[in-house]
Amino acid sequence: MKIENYHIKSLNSEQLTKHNSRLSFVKSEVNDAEAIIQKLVDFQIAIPSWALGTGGTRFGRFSSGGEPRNIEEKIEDIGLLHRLNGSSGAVSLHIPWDTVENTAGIKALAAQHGLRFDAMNSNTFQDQPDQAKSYKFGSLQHVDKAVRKQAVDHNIEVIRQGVELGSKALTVWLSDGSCFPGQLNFRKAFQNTLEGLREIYAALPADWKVFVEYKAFEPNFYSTTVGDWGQSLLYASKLGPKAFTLVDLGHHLPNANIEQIVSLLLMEEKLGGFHFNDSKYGDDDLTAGSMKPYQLFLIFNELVEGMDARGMNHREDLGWMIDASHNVKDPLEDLLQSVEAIMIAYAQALSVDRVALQEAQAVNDVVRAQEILQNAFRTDLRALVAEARLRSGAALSPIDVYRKYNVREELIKNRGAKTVATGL
Ligand SMILES: [Mn+2]
Repeated sequence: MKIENYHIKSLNSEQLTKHNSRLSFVKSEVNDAEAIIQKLVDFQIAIPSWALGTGGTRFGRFSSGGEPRNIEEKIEDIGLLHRLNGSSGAVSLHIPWDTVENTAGIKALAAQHGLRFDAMNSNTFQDQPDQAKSYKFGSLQHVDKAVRKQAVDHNIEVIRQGVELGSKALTVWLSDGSCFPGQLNFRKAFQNTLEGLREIYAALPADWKVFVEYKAFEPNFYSTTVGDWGQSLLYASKLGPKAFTLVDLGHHLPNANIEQIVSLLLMEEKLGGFHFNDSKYGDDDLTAGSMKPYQLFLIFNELVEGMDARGMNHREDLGWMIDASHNVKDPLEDLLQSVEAIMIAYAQALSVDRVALQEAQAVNDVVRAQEILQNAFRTDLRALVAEARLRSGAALSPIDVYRKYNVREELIKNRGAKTVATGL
């Protein structure tokens, strides 16, 4: 389905009067609304190739039909999202699910949709049909050097493919760990993993970064070899200046103070990027902002404060990616909702009165500090986000356009009702 400019313009013009009255109210409530709108226009969030199909659980998977059947169709879907919201101008690929044969053609297709290639993701948590050694007992941590070498070689191949596409980063998430006490020697597992990461690091081009993603548990339920931000930071620090920690919001133990983690990683110049999602219990991969929007705001509050303290560029200097995928929504509508939630949280964080907050903190005025943060959170800034979309030539209401022009029905008509996207 190709959404044309006139589709978007037509619905925008119907919604413009209401939008303008909301916008003028927000402008009266917020300082420097124009600067916030410009930052929102600039901000881009990468869409992962594996989120375009229905995610499923280990118990079942229910396709919504019309799922992309190949990398070209995935790029078309992300192009559609970007056309609708103006904020999804990057794609994060997963190898081997998205191994590209026709690199020039794929690059041209992505450029045509205004997309660039964000971090590449390797996969040593599954066995592929043509693979010599099994990752059943881990990859980089494995007791058998041949398995470790296979995992290192795979990551180097992912870098090679990423270089061809113009990506600048590799994300390594390992499922390595153990399910039972005694299964692993923790120290040896760490050292093997570090040794493997060093070989991968050595293969990075000069202008590349590697993101070491951590996760507390699952699929291993006793120990995880990159289990928390401390372990990730340890690897990243030992590796060198091109290595960073990646924070996936769903990868913590319950009630972890993620905003504090973010703040300290930024201070140490070791925060590399983000995987956005939301959760109630574990790594639930729910739509960003659907469960804990205040937490998402508090995280962005630390991001904006910490990045500004170091003079960082919000758009360029961290990797912003969604990592969510589940069973019951149309995946494209779900991604539109996630991007919207992230943009709202970012806008709220930009609107925090930083001078007043610092003054309140300096005199231990706890009540005032809370008022300042909650005032930013409770002011409805959706019109600023919509205005940023309007100025990008995108839709005031992406989901309204998506539904009005029956995009899913068209995709099902073109691709079939039983298509299954490659991925989990
Ligand atoms: Mn992730």
